[in-house]
Amino acid sequence: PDLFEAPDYYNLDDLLTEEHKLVRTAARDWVKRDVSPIIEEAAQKAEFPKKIIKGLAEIGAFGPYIPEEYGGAGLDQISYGLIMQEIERGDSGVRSTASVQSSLVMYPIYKFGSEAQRKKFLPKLASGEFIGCFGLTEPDHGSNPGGMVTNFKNKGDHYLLNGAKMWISNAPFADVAVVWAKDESGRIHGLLVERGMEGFSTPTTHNKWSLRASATGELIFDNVKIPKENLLPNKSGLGAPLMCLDSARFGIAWGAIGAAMDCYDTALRYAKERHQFGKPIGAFQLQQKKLAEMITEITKAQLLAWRLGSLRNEDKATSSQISMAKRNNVEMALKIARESRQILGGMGITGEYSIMRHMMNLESVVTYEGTHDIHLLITGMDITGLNAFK
Ligand code: TGC
Ligand code: FAD
Repeated sequence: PDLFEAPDYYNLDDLLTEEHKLVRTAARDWVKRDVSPIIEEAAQKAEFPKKIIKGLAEIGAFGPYIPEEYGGAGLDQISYGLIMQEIERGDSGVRSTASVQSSLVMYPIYKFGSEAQRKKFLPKLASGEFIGCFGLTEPDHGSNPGGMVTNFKNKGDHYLLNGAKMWISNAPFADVAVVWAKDESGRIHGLLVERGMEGFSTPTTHNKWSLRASATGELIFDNVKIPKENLLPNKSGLGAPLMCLDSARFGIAWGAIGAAMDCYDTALRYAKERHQFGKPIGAFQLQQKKLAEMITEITKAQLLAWRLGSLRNEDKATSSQISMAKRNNVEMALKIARESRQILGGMGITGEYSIMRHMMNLESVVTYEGTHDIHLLITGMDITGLNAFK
């Protein structure tokens, strides 16, 4: 059984509204009932458990902050964060599916799309009838997406798209891909590429040791004819995909807390029950130090995420503030996963417990959506005014 009890050392619940708590309870109960019992086997088999898509839609995980008229849940940013936290408490790969669908597919269609595009795609994405993916990264352009070579040419009544994207979450089964590509003048635009378009294929990436319950793949475009109405008309330039990343990175800053909470909660319970040398291992100072530092770091991360959510609700959060929270909270979770695994001794490496799976998952989370080092350089640039990338 899933015994998870969420830590709240600083009474952060006092900062939440009744709606926040209801949204969180719905997500938490769903994870306990429908994710925890099946996720270990899905990860072992390296399969995305498609049967959870309906539940993700029902808890509002697809477009939490997209207005209800387009099928979204119409919630605020803190609710969005809490949903991501609860889902990632179950598994980072499941949270990835929700992050991509919400912030990287629904958000750009809502924000940069035409009214016809919104009506065609958003309700189906919100209900889980359609799954989307986001193609920015290329084989030779990861941290530096501005160097992308995927491009499209204007052919009168349509565009012709060529190139390839790599490391794309949900790609193998996505119905629609938001693809970033350069026009003939080198300007970046978003295009909606639909499954079934001739010349478009999505091969699966195999042999991952991380995010095994999330499907990852490539997007290959070989002279794909794109109808003109599939170009996102309302924003172009690298700033457009970076705005989507701001939203996804915010969700990840919350999500990572969920993974950390699950590792801490598991390790704390184990340390109180497991006896060596005639007493619980939790009675030894070295194990208490690990656990005390974990709850301190989780509490700091919660405060960072909550404050960032409040700023985002007022539309005041800067990209650099989001980078700081993504970087801090994911590293915090990764360190807690590693320490928790040690507290469980040999049992920590088995699938009987969630910790090793979280630890391996977080190795992707620390790299995607901007690596740990890229986010540090964004902070560095913000405080010095000097750009380390150019
Ligand atoms: P730079 O010259 O600084 O900026 C280009 C233009 O963009 C504007 N801008 C932003 N706009 C909105 N939001 C932001 N966060 C923005 N950051 C910059 C900027 O003002 C400029 O506008 P303009 O009008 O002057 O053109 O760009 P750069 O080429 O030097 O790159 C900057 C850098 C390195 C920070 C950026 O490229 C970066 O963040 N790189 C990391 C790449 C990344 O995060 N990739 C993620 C791929 S998606 C993914 O991983 C999904 S995993 C999902 C899952 O499974 O959960
Ligand atoms: P590189 O950019 O080659 O970086 C390699 C190393 O060099 C890193 O440590 C990096 O920090 C460092 N480095 C790079 N530039 C600098 C610099 N200027 N200064 C100092 N150090 C630097 N992308 C999508 O578009 N959509 C998705 O859905 C998606 N899902 C993903 C799912 C998974 C499981 C993974 C692993 C990745 C996913 N990505 C996705 C791609 C992800 O965003 C990239 O892997 C990430 O941005 C890093 O790019 P890269 O792997 O090419 O590494």
